[in-house]
Amino acid sequence: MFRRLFGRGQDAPRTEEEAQVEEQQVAQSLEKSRQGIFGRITQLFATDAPITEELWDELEEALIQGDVGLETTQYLVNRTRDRVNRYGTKRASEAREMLKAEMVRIFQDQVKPAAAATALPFVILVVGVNGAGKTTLIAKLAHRMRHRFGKRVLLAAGDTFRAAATEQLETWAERAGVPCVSLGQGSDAAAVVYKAIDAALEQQVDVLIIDTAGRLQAKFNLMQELEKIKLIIGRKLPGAPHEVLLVIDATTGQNGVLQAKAFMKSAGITDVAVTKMDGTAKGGIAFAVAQDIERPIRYIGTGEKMDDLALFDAQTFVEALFA
Ligand SMILES: Nc1nc2c(ncn2[C@@H]2O[C@H](COP(=O)(O)OP(=O)(O)OP(=O)(O)O)[C@@H](O)[C@H]2O)c(=O)[nH]1
Ligand SMILES: [Mg+2]
Repeated sequence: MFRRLFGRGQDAPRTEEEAQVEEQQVAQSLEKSRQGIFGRITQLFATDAPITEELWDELEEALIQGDVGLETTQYLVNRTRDRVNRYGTKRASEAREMLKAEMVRIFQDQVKPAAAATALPFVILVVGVNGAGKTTLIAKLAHRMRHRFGKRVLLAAGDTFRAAATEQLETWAERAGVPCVSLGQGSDAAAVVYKAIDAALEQQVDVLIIDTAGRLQAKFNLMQELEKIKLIIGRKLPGAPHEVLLVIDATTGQNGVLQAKAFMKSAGITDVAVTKMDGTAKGGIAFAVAQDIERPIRYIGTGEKMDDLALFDAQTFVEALFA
């Protein structure tokens, strides 16, 4: 198998075709959002009717219903209104393009903290609440990096808490064709991390992805434990983890924002993945999370299968919401 080395852990460029396939996946996964709340917004702004006060009220209401969140909704509405006023725009259909541009900007404004670009192994710590889709996402990422980019990937079964969590990751690892380090249920997550980093160095892997137990953001002890795991990784391998990937389930609505804030505080999130976009009409959560913790969305989970993963692209996402 050919092996390409790229600057960043997994930011290998997509071919035109790969990008198109992913665009379609995103569009499909947003079907419910598009037919629901965002469809309503499209209708509101579809006509050449004049822009009225009611239009802004209805937009605000729809965005809030779409889980864009109060603050981000107000930000979006105000920014769009400002633009409309500045440009003297008269028709709703023209205002729609301005709204879309402001939506794209929300994502593009988010900066990613600089990671050690050439770090080998590139260590990714995956965190999130119970059932968010962490383990599935790890499998998808491993599969993608290995088969598309020819990277050597190693997984670490850092969820030593939930029964069968290790087996679940091992099964996925096998399917993805990558090795997995585990010590079994009840073992110390820190010990798994230690062993995995040793193995990653020894086997000279490109990327090490660490799974963690799901935890509720309000459980202080569990959040502290996460802080500890992160510290241990850094002690064992200075500079690591190079990426802390927060997984948010799109169907959880506004609670996702609370999750993001709490995980940001204890684990210092660098990137976000939004999963189960295919299962909700409230795709707006992506705006609220990105704006609230000021971190980029990197991936969209578009289904339960290994291939159901798309790189997040702001323009594609917004276009798909309105298409
Ligand atoms: N429809 C859909 N289902 C998904 C997606 N990602 C994950 N799931 C499903 O969500 C469920 C939970 O996924 P896991 O990957 O086990 O979640 P987790 O965060 O590792 O869960 P814990 O380890 O228990 O905290 C599984 O049934 C997955 O198949 C997605 O993008 N779309
Ligand atoms: Mg899991």
